[in-house]
Amino acid sequence: MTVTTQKIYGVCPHDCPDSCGVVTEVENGRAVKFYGTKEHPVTQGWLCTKVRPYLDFVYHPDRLTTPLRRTSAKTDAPAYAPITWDEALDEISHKWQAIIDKYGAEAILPYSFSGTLGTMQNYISGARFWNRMGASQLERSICGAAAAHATIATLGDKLSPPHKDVVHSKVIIIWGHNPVSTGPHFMPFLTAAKRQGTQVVVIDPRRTRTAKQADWHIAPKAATDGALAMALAHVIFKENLHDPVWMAEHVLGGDAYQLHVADCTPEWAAEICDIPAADIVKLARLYAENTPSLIKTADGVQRHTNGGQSFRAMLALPAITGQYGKLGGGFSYSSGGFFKWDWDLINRWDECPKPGRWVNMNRLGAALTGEIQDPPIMSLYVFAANPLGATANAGLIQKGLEREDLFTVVHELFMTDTADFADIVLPATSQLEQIDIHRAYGNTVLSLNDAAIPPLGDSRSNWDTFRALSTAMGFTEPWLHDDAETVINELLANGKNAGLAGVTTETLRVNKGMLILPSSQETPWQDGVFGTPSGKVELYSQALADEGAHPLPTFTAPVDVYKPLYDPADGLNLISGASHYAVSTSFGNSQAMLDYFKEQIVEINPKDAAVRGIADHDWVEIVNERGCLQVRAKVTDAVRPGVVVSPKGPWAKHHGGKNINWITPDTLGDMAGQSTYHTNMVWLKKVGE
Ligand SMILES: Nc1nc2c(c(=O)[nH]1)N[C@H]1C(S)=C(S)[C@@H](COP(=O)(O)OP(=O)(O)OC[C@H]3O[C@@H](n4cnc5c(=O)[nH]c(N)nc54)[C@H](O)[C@@H]3O)O[C@H]1N2
Ligand SMILES: Nc1nc2c(c(=O)[nH]1)N[C@H]1C(S)=C(S)[C@@H](COP(=O)(O)OP(=O)(O)OC[C@H]3O[C@@H](n4cnc5c(=O)[nH]c(N)nc54)[C@H](O)[C@@H]3O)O[C@H]1N2
Ligand SMILES: [Mo]
Repeated sequence: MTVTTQKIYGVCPHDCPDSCGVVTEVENGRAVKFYGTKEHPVTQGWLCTKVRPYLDFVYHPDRLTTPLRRTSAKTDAPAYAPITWDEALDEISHKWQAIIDKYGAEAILPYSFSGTLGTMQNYISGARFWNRMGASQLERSICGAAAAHATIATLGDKLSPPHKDVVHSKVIIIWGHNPVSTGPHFMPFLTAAKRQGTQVVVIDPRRTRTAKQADWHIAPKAATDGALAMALAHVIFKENLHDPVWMAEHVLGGDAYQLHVADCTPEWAAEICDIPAADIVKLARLYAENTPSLIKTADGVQRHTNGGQSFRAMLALPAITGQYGKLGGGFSYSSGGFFKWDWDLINRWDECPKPGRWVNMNRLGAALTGEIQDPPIMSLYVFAANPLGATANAGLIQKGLEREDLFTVVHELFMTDTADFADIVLPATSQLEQIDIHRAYGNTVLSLNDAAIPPLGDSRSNWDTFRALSTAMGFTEPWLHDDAETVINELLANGKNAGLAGVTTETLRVNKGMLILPSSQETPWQDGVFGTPSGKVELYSQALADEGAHPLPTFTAPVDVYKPLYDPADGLNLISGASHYAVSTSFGNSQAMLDYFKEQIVEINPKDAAVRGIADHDWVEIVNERGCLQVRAKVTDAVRPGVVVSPKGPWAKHHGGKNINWITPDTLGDMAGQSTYHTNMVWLKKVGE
């Protein structure tokens, strides 16, 4: 028999700025090869270490293939019996109807985040269904809410220059960001720039894989970036390195900010950041004298209680030096604002009940255990997320999930830490089994993902599951039942960008799924016009003042608001950022993760280890008011004194039932209800002492 091989074009769905173009080769309905699309202008045909073995993920022996009903108590070891979809849908709809009758639809809380970044499967599918129901709305602020809020207040939109522009940058400051691990397709562009003489500075309390490749690594104390950025502005103004002509035309509040940083001397910041004042002066000169210069950042800075304002202080630097809109200059955070749609129309707000009350996802544990009342949360529906593994203060979330009166449904590919507490588990398709449309947050390519293979077992996509749930709930509106491709085409037809005119799934297929824009449309702010109320970069923001925030970028010390368990003088600041081998907890069950994290680890500076009698490879207990966790110590000067690092990613159930999120705080940050994972005071003790 001759075997025909089909090539299906798609997109990596995982939470990463790159959204790689991918190709699946299919023979007899089975995916046999998986690799990058070489024509993708940014991701260029190579895949990261996590996604290269993607077929192992898709055909993982632990994939869920049938709905399951719980047969054990919530506090006992999880036990399940397989059921049919009809049985599952019947049970869910009856339970929900009873809850709605007694408490109202707001007693049902959907929880989803970034298992897939697909606009259809992640976002529209849930939005339409939950809006129609009138369920509680989830405040989706676990990841980049504060930085997005700060960026929109300051610049009016979330736009970033394309990676290829960095060959024009003389200096690049990579600030609180570790792209080698978290957005690797930036790195070849950076390497090309370095070959041409671009100088690279990394600001991070840890010597990351990215910092190791830099010309200069500056390691301030965590959550002091606001002070550092204000002191850099102070030096730039004092030494006349700013651009008064550009500022006069394009900046609101430039003079006020100059006054505001008048006392923010290098010596002032040096003390806060615990770095030499001379380094601050040197960095200010390097940045402002060698233009075009770029600040490239991601999420490390904002995940602190002062993160929004710190981010504003960083955004101010390209404004006072006139770098926005210059080729090779400016600020790179996210390109997520590039494609715009009419969301109200697409999500049918007009045809739905008044939106339900908002519940902040970072307060999930508190919400499930009494913080949210009138009505209390009686049902939780989780999809494309693993809150017990990835959300802060997981011990409290577990307490909530153990409630026998909480009806929990989890739609998943795998039995995650969260799925272990479900009443009903529904099997989900992988990206190879579903259609979707993706706009990247690190480039401007819009890509279609076509389904390459049929769903494994009885698994269903998020959209098909919400369609079935709509039927079960008696929601008859056609926009809840259309097929996914129809909805994607409806989305494309309601695009607000000129480049989207006439684009359909069919036109995308002609170009291997991709819409690649002409370069001239890619570099933002070239016209010097910003989307803020004043049309300028708003260093003074009335919108922020109206929310009660300081209208100018302002440094405040970070605070872990929990009452300290021990003497704060002995406390260490725990940072739990990205692991190289997982994406949040996705791939936590991959072979690479299981091999690398046979044990969870914490990196500690030799000085901090010595005073605590901790030697390399000792078992240590990390403890604070929220929980405690035993991990292996890795004594290394890669982390600065006062800071310890233990990554997100390992699954709790592989490590005796806890991961680092049993320690992290559910305190909200200074803007947009942001998570504050890294404003986390902990104490370390050698186990047995
Ligand atoms: N391999 C991998 N890739 C990922 C992810 C993953 O889990 N693994 N996660 C994805 C997701 S969800 C996101 S949001 C992005 C995140 O992308 P990044 O922001 O690049 O990743 P993080 O590791 O969260 O944080 C970056 C760095 O911030 C530093 N940092 C922490 N606190 C501070 C501070 O106060 N000041 C400064 N200057 N630095 C600080 C940390 O040490 C860390 O090295 O990555 C995405 N890509
Ligand atoms: N300590 C600490 N914790 C963190 C962070 C940190 O820096 N430190 N970072 C936070 C950040 S930035 C983020 S964005 C969050 C992410 O947190 P989450 O959004 O909870 O992401 P994951 O942990 O990757 O879990 C995603 C789950 O979705 C499932 N999934 C994948 N595709 C689909 C699909 O198509 N349908 C359905 N139904 N399920 C699917 C996957 O199997 C996986 O179990 O984590 C946060 N957690
Ligand atoms: Mo994230």
